[in-house]
Amino acid sequence: MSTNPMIPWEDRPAGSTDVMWRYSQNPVIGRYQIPTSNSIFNSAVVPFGDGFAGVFRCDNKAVQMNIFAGFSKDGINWDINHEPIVFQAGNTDMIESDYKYDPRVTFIEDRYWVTWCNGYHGPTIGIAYTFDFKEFFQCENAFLPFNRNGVLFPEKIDGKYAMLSRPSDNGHTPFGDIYISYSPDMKYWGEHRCVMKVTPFPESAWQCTKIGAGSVPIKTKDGWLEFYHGVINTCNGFRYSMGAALLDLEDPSKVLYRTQPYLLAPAAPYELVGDVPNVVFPCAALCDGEKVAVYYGAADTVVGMAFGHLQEIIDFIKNNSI
Ligand code: BMA
Repeated sequence: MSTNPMIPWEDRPAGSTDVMWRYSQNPVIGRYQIPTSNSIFNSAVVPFGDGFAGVFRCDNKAVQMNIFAGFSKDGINWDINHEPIVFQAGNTDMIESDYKYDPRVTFIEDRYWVTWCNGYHGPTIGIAYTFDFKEFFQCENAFLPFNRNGVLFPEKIDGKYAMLSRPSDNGHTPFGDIYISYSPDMKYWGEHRCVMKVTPFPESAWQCTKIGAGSVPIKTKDGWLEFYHGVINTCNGFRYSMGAALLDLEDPSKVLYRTQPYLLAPAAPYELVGDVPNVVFPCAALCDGEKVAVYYGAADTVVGMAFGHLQEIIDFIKNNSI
């Protein structure tokens, strides 16, 4: 468990009135940061030891998707392993995995849980745990294919593990709402409930095509703070932006508030230009109780960070809710 390192931070730039702002040194992880990579993006980090650890999506130069462990003292400068994570059997026999992408990492009770989009006859949600980011134990897939964006809550709710996810299809899914599911044991998942749907056009057009959970929810007195992505289908294809919602603490299938405007949308050069232009895709957030640092994939190519003050973000969500 972490000894609470200082989270990475940079003050709001002078003159900015944005509730969240980009790190001036973005991107923090470049596309060729390990020798085999074509791109490193949509990756997750957590406090670990006296620093941070993470699981990174590194697509290789054959454009095969896989996930890699990495470590950092400051949350900004990362040493990412050159070899992908090799899994051992966890709560089941080893199950096949054609590819792995878009990891999330959650500390629950005594270990770190990794969820990702696992290729099993199409994408579904893979689950594994680790204590040290060296040995990883793969568990049952949470769902039938097709599903993406599986994000665990950092504590049990009513005695059960809880996970957000986004049922999908096997392609570049043109729809998608966020659901919650529960499990007594991280093996069998049920009690599936709808949490949030896309917005009716044109009420909040940036999230009118599909939405998906992003960061591990942050527990606040005002509810679970969840950063998510929303997508609009433009004449140039999908455009991915970031919004946030507050979910009820006892029953997180209830949305208390949800941003009508986005918090961050593709605008910086590294978000507009890359292998997939116009993508801001949050997968992790650090919070020390006052400050928030979000990690997001930019243009499916690099990793960027954005910052904000927790209370300002909460107030913004409440005051700009649908
Ligand atoms: C989704 C996933 C993400 C990706 C996004 C934009 O379907 O593949 O990994 O960031 O599309 O291309």
